[in-house]
Amino acid sequence: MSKTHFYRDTWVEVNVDHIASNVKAIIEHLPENVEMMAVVKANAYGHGAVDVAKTALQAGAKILAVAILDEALELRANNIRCPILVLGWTRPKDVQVAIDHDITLTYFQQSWIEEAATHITSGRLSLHLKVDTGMNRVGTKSFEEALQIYEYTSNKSNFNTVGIFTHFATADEDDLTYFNLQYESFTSLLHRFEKRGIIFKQIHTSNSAASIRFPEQTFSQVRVGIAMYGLAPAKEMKQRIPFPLKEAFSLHSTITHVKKIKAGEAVSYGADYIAENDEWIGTVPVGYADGWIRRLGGKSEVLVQGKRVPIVGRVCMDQFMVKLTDEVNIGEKVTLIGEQGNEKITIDEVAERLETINYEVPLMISNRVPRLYTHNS
Ligand code: PMH
Repeated sequence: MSKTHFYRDTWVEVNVDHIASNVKAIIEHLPENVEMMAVVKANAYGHGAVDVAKTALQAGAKILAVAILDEALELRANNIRCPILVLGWTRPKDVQVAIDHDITLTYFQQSWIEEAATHITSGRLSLHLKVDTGMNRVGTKSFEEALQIYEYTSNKSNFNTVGIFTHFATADEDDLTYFNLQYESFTSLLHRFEKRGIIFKQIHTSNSAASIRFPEQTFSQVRVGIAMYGLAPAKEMKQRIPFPLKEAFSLHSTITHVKKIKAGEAVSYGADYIAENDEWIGTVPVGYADGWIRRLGGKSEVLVQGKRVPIVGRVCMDQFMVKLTDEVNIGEKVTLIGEQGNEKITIDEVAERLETINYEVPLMISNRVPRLYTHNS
């Protein structure tokens, strides 16, 4: 366990051995010369960017990807020295900060590159060109547009375009029509660049789903996020993953109060849970301020003494209540996500209860909950 000090008995455990094992399995699955870029944006999908980044690099990842410059700077502030790519749009006036910290930025607009040029006082800005092949999120829309802004950078010594990439919208889906269109559109764009003698050193398109399903349709790098955390990119993908993925994130707390209430008594705000019988009620010090949102009240369950127990009444800001099968001691462990004995509550189960995707679940557990980094025991 890490030595982080905190004064509450609610914590996230991130098993870094599981992350390392996932990274190694993914790298092994790819052709030998393909490098893995570990996507650690959004605090490594809620797992903790610095610890995950260090783990991924040790396990063989070569590059880190983040969404915004601030995330890249956090990694640099923690002595991470590998190449870092910012995938999103950065303010042109901040490009010198990127140069000073050796951070690679993404570009896809003529106006951006022109303005960025006016903000460089020293050094060279390392860049990847983002082309849009179907997401319609960010990226150039045509070969001509991509060529024009690429040439603008190649004519200026302050810019160094080292890479080109696109992003798939449907690589995790059963129907591959759209994926194939995007793939073909990207390869034909690359050929048009090649015909003009323009060869990019770093080329990447594949997220977790595409890397796992089509390892041979990758380029020099892949950008892997969700699979590194041990989660399938989509339900449809679960059967298609030919190696074990180990979920790294679990969430635990401890019972702070226990009492027996009488049939007819109510629990929590609104007094809308009414005990049918005399019942043991335990209080868990986790609430919606921790990201355990109110919609998780009512039907959902947590683990106590290796058994599933239901959450009863509304989830409060800092606490919720459970219906216990028996009296338990103050300090009894509660597992909200993870394993106890033979029972397991997976991130996918919580996502399903919330009618969302697994990506969102570790991310919604707020920073008030400390992250502890554990190893296989
Ligand atoms: N590359 C880019 C540009 C991304 O936006 C993402 C994930 C990844 C790679 C990694 O994808 P994976 O986690 O499926 O492997 N981005 C997002 C997003 O914007 N919303 O959900 C996932």
